[in-house]
Amino acid sequence: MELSKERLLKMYEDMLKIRLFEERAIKLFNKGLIRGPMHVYIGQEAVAVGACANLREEDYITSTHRGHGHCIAKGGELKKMTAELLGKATGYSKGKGGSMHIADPEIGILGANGIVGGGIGIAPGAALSAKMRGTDQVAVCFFGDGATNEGIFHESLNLAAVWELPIVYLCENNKYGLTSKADEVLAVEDVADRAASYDIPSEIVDGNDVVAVYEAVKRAVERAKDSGGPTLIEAKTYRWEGHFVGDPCVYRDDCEVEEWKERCPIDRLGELLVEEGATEEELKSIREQIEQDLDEAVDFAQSSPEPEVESIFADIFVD
Ligand SMILES: Cc1ncc(C[n+]2csc(CCOP(=O)(O)OP(=O)(O)O)c2C)c(N)n1
Ligand SMILES: [Mg+2]
Repeated sequence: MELSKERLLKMYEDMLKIRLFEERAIKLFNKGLIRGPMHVYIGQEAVAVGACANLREEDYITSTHRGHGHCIAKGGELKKMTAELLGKATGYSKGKGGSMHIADPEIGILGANGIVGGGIGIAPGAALSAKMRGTDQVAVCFFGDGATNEGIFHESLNLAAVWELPIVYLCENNKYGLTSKADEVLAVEDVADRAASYDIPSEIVDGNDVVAVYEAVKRAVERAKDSGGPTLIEAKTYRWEGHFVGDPCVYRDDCEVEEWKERCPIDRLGELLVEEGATEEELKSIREQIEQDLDEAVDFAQSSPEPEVESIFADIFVD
């Protein structure tokens, strides 16, 4: 195992942080404290964490409507995220964006996005800027299976290939795009097959195995930094919850959900850690610390003020 126990423990902590953050978010949503739709990432945590474990603060990510996990994995602050979900002035977008508009450019988070495929158009801009400035920054572009049926996916990959941009395209194939089964709307069997059209390398990886995701993204990041251009990685995974919180999920079978729950990415890493010498006590204390941080984040958000009405037109245009 190339990864040290300490690094694996950090991955475990980040994955659990995403899971517990979203479990709290669902509770807050169900109490009517979160307005607007919310999409959770539960079940997919290994993808964001395995990918971001390869990145430095100055590297970029672009995200999706299901973006809490990407943001936490890249180092986003729980207090500012929770406040944003609750529409408070102390949130990432000053309470005016909500769940799908969390960004932190200071640490390379170029934004969640309510437009399916929106981030796929932003990543080449970030990567081109890095290339023109002569830095070795890379951009990891997260998107779903459904987004690969949008025109922007094809335009973006084509341009990134032609300009040899330092991008890791990371498709999270969670088997559904809203209520559509991915295999009923994709003309190819695997999203990875689409890389051939743009003459870029691709890889399929088990998206519930954080070490496998880490290693695949590591290879792609090295290639990007070596001026080898973009790579397309398809992580096969599954979303445990509905498309949005409150989705009755009539389009899928409960047995399928149960099968995927057996493959819980967090439990899997927990088992690996125990094999690597971690104790149940260590894992328990990580959980307790996260619960405490989340208590503080929720208190912070709940006690924060709402945005002032006068601020409604602020931050729409650059001064
Ligand atoms: C351009 C655009 N088209 C349609 C929608 C409505 N919509 C929101 S999420 C979604 C499904 C996206 O599926 P996928 O890319 O697989 O991501 P997942 O929800 O599975 O994470 C759709 C169609 C949208 N927000 N933007
Ligand atoms: Mg999907």
